[in-house]
Amino acid sequence: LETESDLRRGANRQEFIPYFQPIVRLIDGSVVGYEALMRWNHPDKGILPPGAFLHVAEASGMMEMLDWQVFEHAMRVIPHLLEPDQYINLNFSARHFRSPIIDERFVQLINKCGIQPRQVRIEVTEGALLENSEQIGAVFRRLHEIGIEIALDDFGTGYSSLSYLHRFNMHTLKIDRSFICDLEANEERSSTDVVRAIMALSTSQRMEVVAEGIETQGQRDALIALGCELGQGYFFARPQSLEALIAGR
Ligand code: G
Ligand code: G
Ligand code: MN
Ligand code: NA
Repeated sequence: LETESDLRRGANRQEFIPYFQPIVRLIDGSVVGYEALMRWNHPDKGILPPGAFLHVAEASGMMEMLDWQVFEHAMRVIPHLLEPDQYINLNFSARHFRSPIIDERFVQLINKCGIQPRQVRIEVTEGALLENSEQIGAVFRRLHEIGIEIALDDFGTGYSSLSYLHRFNMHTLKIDRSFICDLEANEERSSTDVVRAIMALSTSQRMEVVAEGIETQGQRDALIALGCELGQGYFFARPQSLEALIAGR
């Protein structure tokens, strides 16, 4: 298992990198943006997913440092990788919102990388919203003013009341993949009902919706029939390295 000192050494050597999974229009597969997903490019063990080290990073207080290492890397490639209207989603752990200067840090990085604020979006899970809603509301407002939009990740699995969506000015709902995986099976109707409810909610609140974890054509078709326009998943593309992404274009 990875230890704290392994993580520190890896961080010093800039071994924490983003992989990129396309977010696409379901109808034609055209890419609207990418989700940046952290990987550890370990010198002996190869590419490690977050499950192998996130708990150690959280427990040792290194999460924020690792996140910024990945964010900076992802933001630096935006001018080379993205069209002006494409964006990159960054995954945020709750503890970032304890930092009062998070918006300034983004502005600095955005200016340094020469990108537009709307080319960066932030994904948070519902758990992050429960922690300190006053402080988080203020941070979200400032980010929104800068032009950075917020997406609610793993939507449907947490505990947030619907009032959060309004209060926090969410731009996007990401439907958790647990609702997508049994969509095409006709005998399982509850997931279809959940997705239909999320679509109705998003329409009334004017929020964008992204379906996660789409693995089959049938799931894609079912989502299109329910009015969902955007998604990501292995059916379209796996998370891939920057090099693989460039090579595949
Ligand atoms: O890519 P993968 O499926 O292995 O990601 C597993 C989990 O790790 C996901 O829940 C995702 O939200 C989280 N994760 C991935 N990249 C990052 C990151 O850069 N920062 C944080 N805080 N979490 C991440
Ligand atoms: O929690 P979050 O939604 O950020 O996590 C995204 C995770 O989902 C990443 O670990 C990514 O590798 C994984 N993922 C992306 N597409 C698919 C998919 O089609 N199927 C499955 N099972 N996992 C996926
Ligand atoms: Mn995510
Ligand atoms: Na998610």
